[in-house]
Amino acid sequence: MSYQNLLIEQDGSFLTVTINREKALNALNQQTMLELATFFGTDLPKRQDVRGVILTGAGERAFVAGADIKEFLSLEGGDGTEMAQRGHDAFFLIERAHVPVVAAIQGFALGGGCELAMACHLRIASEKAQFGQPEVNLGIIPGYGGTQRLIQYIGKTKATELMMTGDLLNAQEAYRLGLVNYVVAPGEEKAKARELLTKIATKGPLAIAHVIASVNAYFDHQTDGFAAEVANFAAVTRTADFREGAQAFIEKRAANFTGK
Ligand code: CO8
Repeated sequence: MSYQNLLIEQDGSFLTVTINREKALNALNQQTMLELATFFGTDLPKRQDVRGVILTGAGERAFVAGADIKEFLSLEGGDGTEMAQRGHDAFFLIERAHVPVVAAIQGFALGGGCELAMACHLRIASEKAQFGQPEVNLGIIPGYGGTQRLIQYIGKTKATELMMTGDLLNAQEAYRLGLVNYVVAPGEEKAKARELLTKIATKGPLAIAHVIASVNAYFDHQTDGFAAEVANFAAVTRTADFREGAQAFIEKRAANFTGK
């Protein structure tokens, strides 16, 4: 598919996906949500050569400043069920990607933008980044998974306060609360994301995919996470990479993983 609002760039085995609506602070309109779902649901799964994705926003001011508020009043029937469900579906595709997705957050990550960052596996924030779920200012609540994922990352106490007050967190507060993995100097977010992905790319790709699946199982209320871990562990022991990893250790050399 050709994209109107996403820029996709390849650098070796990594893709950088940039939400490219800088004038609207990269707000997630419906077209952008459709493109994110297409990329993560259809295009990325076909790319077995790709070992990681950096997700970011265009410009210096915002990662994503939320869902596109200007579209709100024209939405079908005034009922947000479909809109929220489409957002959930798209963000689950990110969370369930077979390769790590790292959010590089240079500025505002608000509302749907904070929710998008939380759907990624790892988050790198610039010192200038700000996070929040200010939906109550608009008379709504987070609708792209924020009420659930914010609690998962920072706990019920602070998550409830933030969702009720609409207050924003700066990067250091977000780091202290466990919302982001690293805080870096402005402009360094993508480089740090690439550094992390480069380290992860030295590991077995199937092992990484099964770490993602096992971590997701913890938060899936239909799934016994421990049973999922056993099944995922069993799956990786049936791979050539498992034998190569053990053999390389014994031979005191770096493993040459093939993803098989
Ligand atoms: N949607 C649409 N346009 C936006 C958005 C947005 N979320 N945020 C900023 N913009 C636009 C502005 O309208 C402005 O455009 P224009 O120049 O045409 O007027 C441009 O971006 C620059 O923004 P500002 O002039 O406002 O820049 P400031 O530096 O003054 O302020 C802020 C920056 C603080 C980020 C401010 O723009 C702001 O408060 N934005 C809205 C933040 C927000 O409330 N986000 C949450 C939205 S709701 C949401 O995400 C719900 C998700 C789940 C939905 C589920 C549906 C059922």
